[in-house]
Amino acid sequence: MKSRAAVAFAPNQPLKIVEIDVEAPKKGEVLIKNTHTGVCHTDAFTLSGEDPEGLFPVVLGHEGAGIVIEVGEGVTSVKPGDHVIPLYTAECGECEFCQSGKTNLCVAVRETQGKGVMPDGTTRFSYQGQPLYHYMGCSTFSEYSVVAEVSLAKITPEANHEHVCLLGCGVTTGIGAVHNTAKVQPGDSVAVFGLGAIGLAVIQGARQAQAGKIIAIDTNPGKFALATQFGATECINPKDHDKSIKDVLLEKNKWGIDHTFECIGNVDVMRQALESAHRGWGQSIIIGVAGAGKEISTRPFQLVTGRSWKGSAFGGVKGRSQLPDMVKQAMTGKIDLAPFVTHTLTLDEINQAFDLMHEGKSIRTVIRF
Ligand code: NAD
Ligand code: AHE
Ligand code: ZN
Repeated sequence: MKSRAAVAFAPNQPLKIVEIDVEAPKKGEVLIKNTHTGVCHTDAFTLSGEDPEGLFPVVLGHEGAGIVIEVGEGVTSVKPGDHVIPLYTAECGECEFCQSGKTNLCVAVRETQGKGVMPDGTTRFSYQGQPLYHYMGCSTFSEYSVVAEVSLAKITPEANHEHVCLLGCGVTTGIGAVHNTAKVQPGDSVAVFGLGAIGLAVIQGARQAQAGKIIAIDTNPGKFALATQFGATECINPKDHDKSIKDVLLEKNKWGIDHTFECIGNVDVMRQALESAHRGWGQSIIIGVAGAGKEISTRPFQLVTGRSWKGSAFGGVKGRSQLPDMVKQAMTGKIDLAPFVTHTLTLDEINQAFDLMHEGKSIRTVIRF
């Protein structure tokens, strides 16, 4: 079938809106019609050419919501008409990782996903006869997409897709990192580095967890109003200080902060976040994605004296088991999604979404098809 899509033909080039060909779903696959997609910083990261797994030409996008159109052979968990959120972290329920009870990092389709193809090693997308790669198992920047059955969370048809598409990545990642990765407890102190959708969702999760102090940090003070609305008790712009942000934090919090979250993808900030964590038990959660070749470092003494580093992917959330309930939480106001959607645009305008992100003017732009 034909599908309008925003295609990244090469790194660092604007996406081109073209009509692509989408093949029917094969065994274990599902054809979906995306109704909405958010634009996440990770899409910009891969477009920049910094992603070691980045492949071109590709249909980017991984924060969507849509409706099932057709199912391939053997698909039983969804049927045409079902409302779904595509998952870049699949959940097969059967692999060693799903069975472990310790992680959401299912491996059922991860290897082929990272190579931009479906589990059988081929692509369902092409443009003028040339194959296009899939992205993160989702490719939501296309009106129609083919995804693995294990990469779909079935959600209630009553949900507002313009909002719940953000549970496909940003908001779930931030809230999940607080509850599943850090396990923040009532009264704990929290510092959040970077106040995009991820950092703001961490703040929302920290408030749900009844954290005490919630310190919001960003070099763009335009993010502070929303951070405060979501529950930040203090906002700090590192540019307002002539010392490091670590020293600013430790000056007021002698032994450090219980939980720090890096939501930027900057390895220098990751070090500051780790070294701001509490002596003896503080932990720093890395959520931000850093470019090819970047490495983190600190003095081992920082770890010897009780701080620890952890990472979080999709907030540790198991998509098929847990997203349907998170959608319901959004519908009853327990998760507040509307303020994240600062802009809505059409697919033809998608490059503006990247501009708004880079200019620091948006939290999330949602594309409607
Ligand atoms: P964003 O661009 O919307 O927000 C980043 C924020 O960081 C901006 O507000 C920016 O002003 C701020 N910032 C930049 N440099 C700073 C600095 N030196 N000090 C303080 N603040 C600074 O991005 P986003 O969509 O919220 O994503 C954040 C990061 O999380 C990205 O690296 C993204 O790739 C990653 N991410 C990871 C996961 C995961 O599962 N681990 C999921 C989604 C996104
Ligand atoms: N491809 C990159 C890593 C990118 C990355 O870390 N992705 C996050 C999700 S970002 C969503 O916006 C993630 O969940 N990673 C775990 C996984 O299995 O992809 C690289 O460095 O190669
Ligand atoms: Zn994302």
